[in-house]
Amino acid sequence: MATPPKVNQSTFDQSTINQSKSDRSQINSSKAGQFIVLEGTEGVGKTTNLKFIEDIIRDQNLDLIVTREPGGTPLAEELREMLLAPRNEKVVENAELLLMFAARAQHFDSKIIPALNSGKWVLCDRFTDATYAYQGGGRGVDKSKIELLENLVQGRVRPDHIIILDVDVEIGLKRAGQRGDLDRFEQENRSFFENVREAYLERATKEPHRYHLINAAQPLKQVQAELLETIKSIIG
Ligand code: Z5A
Repeated sequence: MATPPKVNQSTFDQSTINQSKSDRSQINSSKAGQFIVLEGTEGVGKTTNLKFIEDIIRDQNLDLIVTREPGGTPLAEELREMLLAPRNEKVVENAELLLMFAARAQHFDSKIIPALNSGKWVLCDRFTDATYAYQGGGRGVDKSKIELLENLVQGRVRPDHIIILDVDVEIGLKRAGQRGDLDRFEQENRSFFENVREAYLERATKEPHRYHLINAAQPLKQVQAELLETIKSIIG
């Protein structure tokens, strides 16, 4: 069974932010599951590989929920639709950021934390790293704003493991281009996605014990062989 979840306190100023009611310090550590997040830019193969990871974890008879952001609850899914819909009105940075964290607050308090507190594993398709990458890297939102909201919404809780599927932006956009209608984010240009990728890579190098960087430009079989090793090392 998994070790107790690690909590990253490096960016948390406890004196300035009220500690979240959802703090996982109340978790019965002997039962604790792990909070795993899958991330990456456009066309990296998240959807393809999420199911693969889910199957590995379920094969170990671990109690798991699979969820996604933005979304994961009825209200958060409604906010997702608002966020992704292409629109003529320009969505200002703060509105996008706050909507993203509004969806996260609902999802986090009503689904993620109860699951972790009951000892379940949580596999989440994107989480706050996506905000650092898309709103921070892509839109240029100041990191301190994101940190403030992260601390407000999540208290001291951070994912135990973040798996980043990484691929050259050009390859990713080519793969994603095979899909139909583009959402509001998918309509962004190449330099936006270059900045998103940079932000992911920067975060991955700062905390190598929590981040697992996978070269997703490889053929799917090789990507999944690396994912299998990664998940095995997480399960222990
Ligand atoms: N967003 C944000 O801005 N801030 C936040 O805080 C959060 C999110 C949480 C929705 O996310 C948007 O929300 C997202 C960021 C923003 N916008 N964008 N872009 P999403 O996760 O729901 O949407 P997505 O990024 O489009 O994810 P996706 O659907 O999982 O796409 P994907 O990674 O491209 O996955 P795929 O469909 O599995 O793969 C694409 C194609 O590549 C497909 O044809 C596969 O068969 C193929 N593929 C996959 N792997 C390979 C390999 N290894 N070789 C060759 N071909 C492959």
